[in-house]
Amino acid sequence: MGKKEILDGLKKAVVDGDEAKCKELANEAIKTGVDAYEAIMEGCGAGMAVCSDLYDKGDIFVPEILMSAEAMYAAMDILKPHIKVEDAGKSKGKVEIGVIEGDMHDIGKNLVKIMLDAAGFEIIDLGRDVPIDDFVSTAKNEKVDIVAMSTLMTTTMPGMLDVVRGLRDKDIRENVKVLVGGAPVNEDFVSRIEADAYAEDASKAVKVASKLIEELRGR
Ligand code: B1M
Repeated sequence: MGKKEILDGLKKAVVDGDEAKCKELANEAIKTGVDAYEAIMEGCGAGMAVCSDLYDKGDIFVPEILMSAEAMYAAMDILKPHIKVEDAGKSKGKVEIGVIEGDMHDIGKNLVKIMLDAAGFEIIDLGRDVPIDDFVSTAKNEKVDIVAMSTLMTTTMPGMLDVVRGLRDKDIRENVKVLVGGAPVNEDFVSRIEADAYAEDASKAVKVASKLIEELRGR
């Protein structure tokens, strides 16, 4: 089976929520030397992006999208140990990651976490619906380099500003970089809340996080 067939097949298997097919193709990717990083981003990640679009159009519903996420996680479990760190980014640092308070959407955050982990970052996963104080106290107690926050809902975006304020109140804003992501977030929002960076997807998150670490260490 060729690379294109495997990547397209993985993408389709995620859309179909076909866990068995996802596992089979992930194993096939490893066996035939397809790059694991590419298989995750262009197979699994691309499949989940299609699911989001189909949901928005009303062509699929929540149960289907949750099955797709399970199928994606099954493939990623197989692929993740095979990611080459150099492929993803060289800088390493300590990252706390979580979904902001009030928001239960964690599929995208999990994808970002897996890619950062595979790239060699030390990860503290705070989970989803994370209280503002938890982001702040973990940043302080664990001396993290990057506070990475995700949200999928417009209603929970202000929580990101509260975290930035909390970091300032605890006098640790200068010690950390703040990275934000999720569908309603953009560069303009980063400026408005005085965060440091935005990443559009998991692959960009690795690149941006590496750059943020360089900036922190270059001071
Ligand atoms: Co709901 N949901 N949901 N949902 N859900 C959305 C987000 C919504 C856009 C659907 C819609 O109305 N069109 C809408 C939000 C509207 C808004 O705020 N503007 C919505 C709503 C309203 C709700 C409820 C309120 C519904 C209700 O109960 N009435 C409710 C909220 C519950 C709560 O959180 N308190 C709800 C519930 C749910 C489920 C639980 C059923 C389920 C989530 C399951 C789970 O996550 N465990 C769910 C789902 C699946 C979705 C959609 C369909 C898909 C989201 C997804 O997982 N996409 C979504 C519609 C959509 O997105 N089109 C929708 C795949 C994922 C890989 O993409 O998360 O965007 P995404 O991640 C991307 C990038 O954004 C980026 O990287 C990833 C790709 O590489 N990224 C980062 C994400 N985080 C990042 C962090 C970074 C960097 C990049 O750095 C730190």
